[in-house]
Amino acid sequence: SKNDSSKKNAGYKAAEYVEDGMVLGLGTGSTTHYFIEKVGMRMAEEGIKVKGIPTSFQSLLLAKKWNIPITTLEENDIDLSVDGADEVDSDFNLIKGGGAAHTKEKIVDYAAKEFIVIVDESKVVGKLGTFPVPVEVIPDASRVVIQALEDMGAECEIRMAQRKDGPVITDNGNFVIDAKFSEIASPQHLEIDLNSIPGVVENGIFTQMVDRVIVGTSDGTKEL
Ligand code: DER
Repeated sequence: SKNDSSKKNAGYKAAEYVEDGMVLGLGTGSTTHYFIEKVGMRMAEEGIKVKGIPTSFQSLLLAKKWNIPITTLEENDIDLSVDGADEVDSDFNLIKGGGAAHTKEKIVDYAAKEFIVIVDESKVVGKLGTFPVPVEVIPDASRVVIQALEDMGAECEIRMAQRKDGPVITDNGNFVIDAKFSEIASPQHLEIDLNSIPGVVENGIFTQMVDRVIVGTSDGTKEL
């Protein structure tokens, strides 16, 4: 579909920033799927040698599929991380976590020397917040975290799984609460405030770390 070709254009374009010898942060989602694919193709076709640090079981399995050697943040710094987003605003603030992977994504993306976001045009917004903010939470703390989020003005629901009965369980064994705020005046403050709630592991607001935003279109890409 048009949507897929724009995601593919963005993912392939980001792969052009990969240089031989790099350690890469491998993001999660359907757009980053194309980035990982293109890195694998460049390894096969050009013989470049890179290592990847996955941000989820999904990106781990994709890296294995494309024979990208895996390493860890314990062993290596990250030269370049490429990841998707659910929303990106004009200040390069993001909402991520649509794929329930934002905890490891934020660790990897924030540690990288360069962080590139790849999106299709539907993700570019004037103000963050149409998409609910994903909040990863220790399961036993769900009720009290929801109470705190509601006191902050959010409408909350525990994210339920599609192919499993009950809630989505993250790669870290936790629940995700989707918190819909009527407006997000300061993404920077909200990112900090959310992580101050006891029981919150990580939230999907990403601020002040994005170096480039590549927007895929049906016939190419543009940079914000
Ligand atoms: O979970 C995530 O943060 C993903 O990056 C997601 O938000 C973007 O996924 P998509 O590229 O499939 O839309």
